[in-house]
Amino acid sequence: MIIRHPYIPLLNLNQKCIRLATQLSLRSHFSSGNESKREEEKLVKTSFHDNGQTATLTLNCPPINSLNLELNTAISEAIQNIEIQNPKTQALILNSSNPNVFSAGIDLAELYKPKSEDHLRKFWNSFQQVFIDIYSCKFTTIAAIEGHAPAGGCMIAMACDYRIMSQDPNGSKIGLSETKLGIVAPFWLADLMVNTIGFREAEKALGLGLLYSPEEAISIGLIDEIVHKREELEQKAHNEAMKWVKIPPLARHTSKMLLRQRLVQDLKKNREIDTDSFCEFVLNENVQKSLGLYIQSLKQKKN
Ligand code: CO8
Repeated sequence: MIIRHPYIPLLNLNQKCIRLATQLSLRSHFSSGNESKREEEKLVKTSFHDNGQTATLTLNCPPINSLNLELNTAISEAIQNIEIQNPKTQALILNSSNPNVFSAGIDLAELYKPKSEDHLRKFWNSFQQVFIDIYSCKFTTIAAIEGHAPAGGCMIAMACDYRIMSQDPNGSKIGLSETKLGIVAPFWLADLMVNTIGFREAEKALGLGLLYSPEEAISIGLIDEIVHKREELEQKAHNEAMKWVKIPPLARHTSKMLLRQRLVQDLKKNREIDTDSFCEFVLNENVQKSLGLYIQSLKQKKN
């Protein structure tokens, strides 16, 4: 099916599906199918509801869903698997199996004293891919945020179409806290923040590395809804998903891409440059020192 749209030059859904199917079949051809499936099920769990119309993708990488190469890859594969194997699915809820942490963001072990530059590049590519896959996902995506969502955790939530966060006694927060670690969000993450909360709020949020309570987050438009009781989160997310499912899928996805395509194309076009600057920045001696001190401070927080 070829769709032509004034703002989307050419969207060929069949070609996309063929490409994904080929990738998946090559993957399962070269790796032991059962083994990689078991691994994927450990890191993310997928379940289906409403006769397959809605699905839930649960981040399940203990203790804090920190985004490393394996988790990123598992998220992308799970989304691609649902797209190919479950054509009925129209909405995807993203949540966490840890009630205290939605995702702690990037696994700092990937950034601090990385195994090799090659591994760092692969890792960053997998992080870029998670953004592309969620942000341009064919389904409506709902982030059901329970617990903290700093930095990369906030990226996952912002890449979704709708965000619901629960209040909790631990005072969970959400935001792009990168500068507090001595690192900087890439251009596409900064743009995502601007697209979500507007330029002025994004300037303050990024510069100060602000983390917001659910009430603060809703007041600047970073999240769309709050639930006061954790038990209500699942039902609210489900209700919201069902609203979006009722919209004709082609119109829904085309209108989403009308607003999102530019940023996705920007990243795809500049992916190598983005990876080069990420590696150069992270491998900088001073940045490594800041990361070391930050990791130490996380450990000391407990004592
Ligand atoms: N990566 C690796 N390990 C982590 C991370 C992380 N992001 N966060 C926490 N840990 C470790 C802790 O040190 C602790 O280790 P240990 O048990 O060995 O002492 C363990 O995970 C559990 O953490 P906590 O005990 O702190 O768990 P809590 O439930 O009390 O708190 C929090 C959870 C609130 C998530 C807390 O751990 C926290 O604030 N973590 C830091 C989160 C953070 O700063 N993330 C930023 C990551 S950077 C990022 O995502 C940047 C994206 C763009 C990058 C651009 C680069 C140039």
